[in-house]
Amino acid sequence: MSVLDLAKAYSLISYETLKDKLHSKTTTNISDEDRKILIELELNGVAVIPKYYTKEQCKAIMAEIDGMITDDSIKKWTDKESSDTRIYGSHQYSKNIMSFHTDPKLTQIGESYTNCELINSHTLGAKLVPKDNNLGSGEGWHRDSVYRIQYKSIVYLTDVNENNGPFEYILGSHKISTIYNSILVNKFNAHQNRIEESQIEAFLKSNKQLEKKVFTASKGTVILVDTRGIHRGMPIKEGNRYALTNYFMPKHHFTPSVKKKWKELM
Ligand SMILES: O=C(O)CCC(=O)C(=O)O
Ligand SMILES: [Fe+2]
Repeated sequence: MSVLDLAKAYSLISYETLKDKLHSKTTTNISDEDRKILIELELNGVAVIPKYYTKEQCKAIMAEIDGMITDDSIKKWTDKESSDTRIYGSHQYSKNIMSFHTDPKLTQIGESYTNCELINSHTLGAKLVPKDNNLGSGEGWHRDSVYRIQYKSIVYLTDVNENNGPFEYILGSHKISTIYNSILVNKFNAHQNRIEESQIEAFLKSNKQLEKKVFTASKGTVILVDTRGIHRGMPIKEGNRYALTNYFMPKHHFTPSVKKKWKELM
């Protein structure tokens, strides 16, 4: 089966890569500082920008998220443990969040990384609280997509330690070779984007050059990430975690059906 899965993954990844090439956009005038971030993103699949927002900015946005949570006219999503409350369209209700949504620096780094013109379909405003058996933000280990390149930017609005549901990433797992390896060696399916804890252990054992990294950080820190790589939000044990996430995607991926899918959640 794994050879068939490999062939399927290879053809779909090649097809998506070719489409991206046909829609490619070259970015110019990237600053030296942003180039360093880009190099890190390319190497590990993730890069951090500390102190992107001040404590005051974080506090103001958190208060706005709290206001949205108590506003019955605003659409929300919650997981079944009631640990993760999400406002997918939070940028529609706040000027501060809108400025994160349209942030030119975060967009330009993403366009340089993907070599595509990006659309930011929405900015998620989310609050995590500890509840028994919560799986964390994103509900366990996964790749957002196996076949397509993905780019998101997250800003923590609260200090995030090991117990506050930090973002966790397998460095280097954005590389396409790791997808082929996981199919051949670890017997993943071609389209497998959800990964059990035991499969993560097996994957790390057979990919000794890769390692997990937990992104604990102060409020105001931005994490740029290729979410094709394997990641999760760790289960939250104490405190709370507020964050914004920009859902960027290449413009040609933002088809009417994709647009409709996200609109329904807003
Ligand atoms: O919020 C997080 O820590 C990660 C959630 C996630 O899986 C994602 O945004 O793709
Ligand atoms: Fe994800």
